[in-house]
Amino acid sequence: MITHKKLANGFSYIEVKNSSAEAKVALQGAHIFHYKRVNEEPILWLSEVSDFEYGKAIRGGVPVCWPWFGFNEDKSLPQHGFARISMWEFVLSDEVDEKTTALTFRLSHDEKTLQMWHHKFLLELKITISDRLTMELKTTNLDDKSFEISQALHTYFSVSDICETTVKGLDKKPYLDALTWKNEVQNGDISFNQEVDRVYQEVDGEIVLKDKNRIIHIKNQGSSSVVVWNPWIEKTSRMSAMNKDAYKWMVCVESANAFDDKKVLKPQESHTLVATIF
Ligand code: TA6
Repeated sequence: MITHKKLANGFSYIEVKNSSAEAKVALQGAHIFHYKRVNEEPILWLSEVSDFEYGKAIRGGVPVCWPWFGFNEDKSLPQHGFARISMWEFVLSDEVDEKTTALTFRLSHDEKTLQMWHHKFLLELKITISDRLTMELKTTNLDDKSFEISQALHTYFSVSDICETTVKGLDKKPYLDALTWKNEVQNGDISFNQEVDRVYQEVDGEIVLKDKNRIIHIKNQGSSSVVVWNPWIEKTSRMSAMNKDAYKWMVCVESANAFDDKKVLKPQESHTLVATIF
């Protein structure tokens, strides 16, 4: 079942329910902010104090960071790009079978985006909801000159206790530590007892998020970089729309094309970043 819903302030989203799972996707940012398999706890974390207002990114779920990841050299432009605070068009829904529902959203250039980023583009996100969650983010260059993008499906995962959570699959991978801006190499699994903000490169396998109560797999295609982030105590106290203890129940493992893994698209060329969570 697919339902178009609106909050009291007019904020609209699409709700999906099928025999495998349920999900909610906001039209702003094509931002999935709820994904829960039947008889399980939600897989995506959502801040209890998130904004659901146009122009403000939802804190949680999967923000689409595009056409740049992180800060733009023009500091007047929004961190992580403008896609997640833009209104996307809901173009297609497909109830593939009783267990699987696919939704497609689209964003293209307009005078507002052209003021921030001087390129003509088409951005499409296909979200497939079943006992796994697949997100396919396709960029097409509609311009007459090449352009560069960096991007991430900035997935917030819900965990039962960050102190009992580990991220596997990045052993020996090089990473940029965004807290020190130093290049390091991962030694073993990632555990959490302080702020972690790292951009891993040369990632070519599955990532495993091991929580006290469950194991989540993340498989990426069209991407060789992964961002791992937990703000820990002090940074959480400075983040918008996060309760002060929120760090205990979330971790971001982001499927990306970030830093060295950025992409340059020629006119009419496309690139698709795929993340599958299961
Ligand atoms: O992906 C990690 C990160 O870049 C952190 O440095 C932190 O800024 C986080 O994204 C959240 O960014 P936001 O703009 O959503 O507050």
